[in-house]
Order: sequence, then C-alpha cells, then structure tokens
Amino acid sequence: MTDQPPAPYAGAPPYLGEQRVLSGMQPSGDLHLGNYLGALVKFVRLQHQVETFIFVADLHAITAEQDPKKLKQQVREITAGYLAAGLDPKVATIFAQSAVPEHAELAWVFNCVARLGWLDRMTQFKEKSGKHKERASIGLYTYPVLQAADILVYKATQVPVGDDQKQHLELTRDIAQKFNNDFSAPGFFPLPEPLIQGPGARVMSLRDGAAKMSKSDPSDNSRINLTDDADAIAQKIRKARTDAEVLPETAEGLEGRAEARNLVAIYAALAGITEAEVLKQYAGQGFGAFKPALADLAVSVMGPIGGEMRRLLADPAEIDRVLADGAQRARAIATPVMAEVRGLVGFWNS
Ligand code: AQP
Repeated sequence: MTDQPPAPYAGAPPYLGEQRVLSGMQPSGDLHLGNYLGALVKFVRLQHQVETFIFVADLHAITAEQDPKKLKQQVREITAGYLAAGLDPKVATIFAQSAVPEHAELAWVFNCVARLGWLDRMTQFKEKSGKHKERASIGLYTYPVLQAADILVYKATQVPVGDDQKQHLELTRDIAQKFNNDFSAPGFFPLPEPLIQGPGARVMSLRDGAAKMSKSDPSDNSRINLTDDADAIAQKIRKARTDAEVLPETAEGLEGRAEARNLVAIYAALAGITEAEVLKQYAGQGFGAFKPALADLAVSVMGPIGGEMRRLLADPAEIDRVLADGAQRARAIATPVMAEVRGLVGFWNS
C-alpha cells in the first residue's frame, strides 16, 4: 500500500460541500434481514446517485469477543453479502476498516473532543453492556466515537443506517461541530445526515416483537440470515411468533400487536410497497394464509442473494482483490484529511 493516492483520486479535493455516502457493517456474525432492509438495500440504491464508501467494520467487531482465526473470513463473508446484494465495486468503494489506519488515528483525536457526558447517554452501550457494564470493554463504550471517525475521515455527508444508529449519528454531528469550534476550523468537518426512513428501518426479532433482529441474538430462529436457504427461510417464518387474530384493514389495527406489525412491515419492505397496501391485500386473513405468502416473497428476494454469496465465497481471491482495491481508494481520501487534522491539532508529525 502506498501513501500516494492512485489516479483518478490523486490530488482529489476533500469533498466539502459535495455529497458522499458512507456506512458499514460489523463482521460479528451472519448478515440478516434487518441489516439488509435497514441498510444494505439503501447502499445499493445510493451507489448510483452519490459517491459511496462502504466498509466492513472489523475494528468495531472486536468491541465484543471475536475468534482471531475467524475474523478475516468474517470480513470476506460480509463483503460477499455486499456484492451479492448488488454493490458494484467499480462504482462503490468497498474496504475493510482496519486497512485504513486513519480511522483509528482520528478516533483518538475524537476521544479527546467528545465529552464523557455525551457518551453516558448512549443507549446502545447500555443495552449491549447489560447488567455488568464494568465488565464491558472500553472499546464498546467509545464505539460511537470510532463511528464518528469512520464517517468524518471521509468528510461523508450522508449515512444510511437502521433506526438503532440514530443516536450515534447525533453524536457524530456533535463531535464534528465541537472539533470545528475547538480548532477554529469552521466547516472543516460537515455535519452528516442520517438516512433512516423506510419500512425496513427497524426489523424486529421473529421471536420477540420488542427486540430488534440482531446478529448476536442467541436464537437463530429470531432472524433470517442472508445465507439461509429456501427451506430455512420458510421454516423460520412459519415458526415466527404471532397472535391468533386476523390482519386488520388499517395500520391502526396493528397497535399493540408488535409481532404482527413486524411481519407486515417485513412484507412491505421486501415487496417495495406500503404497509397500508399489504393490509389492503390481506385484511381479514389469518397468519395461516399470510405466513406462506411472506415466506414465498422472502425466498424470492433473499434466495438469490444467498446463492450468490456462496458462489463468491468459493473464490475468496476475487473478494480479496475487491477489498485491496477499495482500501487504496479509501486511503486516497482519508490520508489527506488526516494530514489536515494533524496540522489543525498541532501534532509533531504534521
Ligand atoms: N434489526 C434491524 N433493523 C434495521 N436495521 C438494522 N441494522 C442492524 N439491525 C437492524 C442496521 O444494520 C447496519 C449494520 O449493523 P452493524 O453490523 O453495525 O451492527 P448492529 O447495528 O449492532 O447490528 P446487529 O446485527 O444487531 O449486530 P450485533 O448483534 O452484533 O449488535 C446498521 O446500519 C444498523 O442500523
């Protein structure tokens, strides 16, 4: 890897005032339907509209315990998910977070900009650390600070994420604002906008309508993985928790029926229609009819993605080439931004 950015990025200006999308996912388990609908479909759509950077967050992944022997393969699996879902490496820049050391370097500077009181408010830390927060890693606590660095080292302006990341994006904006003020650099970092809206912004567990679908849920039946085959998808939907009532005519009728609402929202997101349209079609029908229809739809959308992931993973050299090329393109942007940060902070190596 060279310090010199390759053409056509050589000498590229920091994209201040222009739009740039950035987002990522952790290689902490199998990608699932929530990751797909909440974030991945947006990446695929946005890549054709805005310059797009998508990374695999291996630095974030070690905030929870990971097997060092498996981590690289997990990075490949997430990358395969990106490609199978439709990210085009010729269009979007796809890379591993650890291949661009500027993320970690900027995170240190931001650790000294962010205030303890800001991080104390982060609900995801409270949820993930559980009852024994003194046993959680400090990395898990400062996770949103690294996330701010991920975004701002590219001066990204838009961040497509699921609903659970809203608070972290607000923190990123606070950090950008405070850095610009503290170092007398108005407008140096943009204040990035989260892109959250959409019917898949918060996909819930298939076993518990109050918990979000998550990679780390111990129950595999709680989620549909991108790698699940048609039988597994159909079986998980068949077993999904529901109630004994029929589907109502309007969304108001789903009030207090979290599991039913979740399945309707998943159907809407997969079909690209509104929840009202789903209800218009299925009002008065029970889950005995709705679940098989949802299973068919999910298999038709997810099945080909899983198949393509398996094909890509059979040739890891191609995935590794995509990541190497993406890292070079990413560093071409991150290196000059970090050099400017060192200068603003007054570091010896500026
Ligand atoms: N259930 C969800 N509904 C909608 N969007 C979701 N995302 C995650 N879960 C849902 C979005 O997926 C992107 C990548 O998430 P991540 O890999 O950074 O980890 P996470 O948010 O912590 O997701 P998980 O799957 O729940 O992982 P674990 O269990 O390891 O914590 C993000 O944009 C996220 O919003």
